[in-house]
Amino acid sequence: MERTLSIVKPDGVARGLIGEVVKRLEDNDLKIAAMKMIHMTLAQAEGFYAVHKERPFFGSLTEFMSSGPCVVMVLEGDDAIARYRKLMGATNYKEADPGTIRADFATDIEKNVVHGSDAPETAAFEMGYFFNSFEIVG
Ligand code: 3AN
Repeated sequence: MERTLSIVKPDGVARGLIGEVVKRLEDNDLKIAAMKMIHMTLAQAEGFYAVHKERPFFGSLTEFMSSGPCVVMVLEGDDAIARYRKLMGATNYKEADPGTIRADFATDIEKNVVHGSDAPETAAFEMGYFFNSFEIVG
């Protein structure tokens, strides 16, 4: 059993894709162990993406992520990190496998609908960034 953090990004929320993403998670045995809607400040988005602070897209990415509400979720299941990343598809939607969330819905490398943790260490940091232990249903 493994946990990972999922975000429906501001483009996904604005375009009415929350239900579509949740349906794909549930259809693929990724149990939602925590879920809430948030609207990050720029500083909160900068803290979340601190690992990317030297990258050229950091300013644009953090502005976008604080531009509107997001839905943040903790997902639970066997091999949840890798299985959820497979459902999401590649960061660049043009390279994402057919049938993945990004291939089906992303419009831009930045506005790519969803986020998912990429390793156990980042998952632990990212879940703790948004949820305390009482908010995650075991
Ligand atoms: P992923 O979300 O697939 O794990 P990361 O962690 O490498 O991708 O990047 C975090 C986010 O930064 C991506 N979801 C995307 O929104 C944005 N991003 C990544 N690479 C680029 C890029 N070359 N240009 C613009 N935005 C990017």
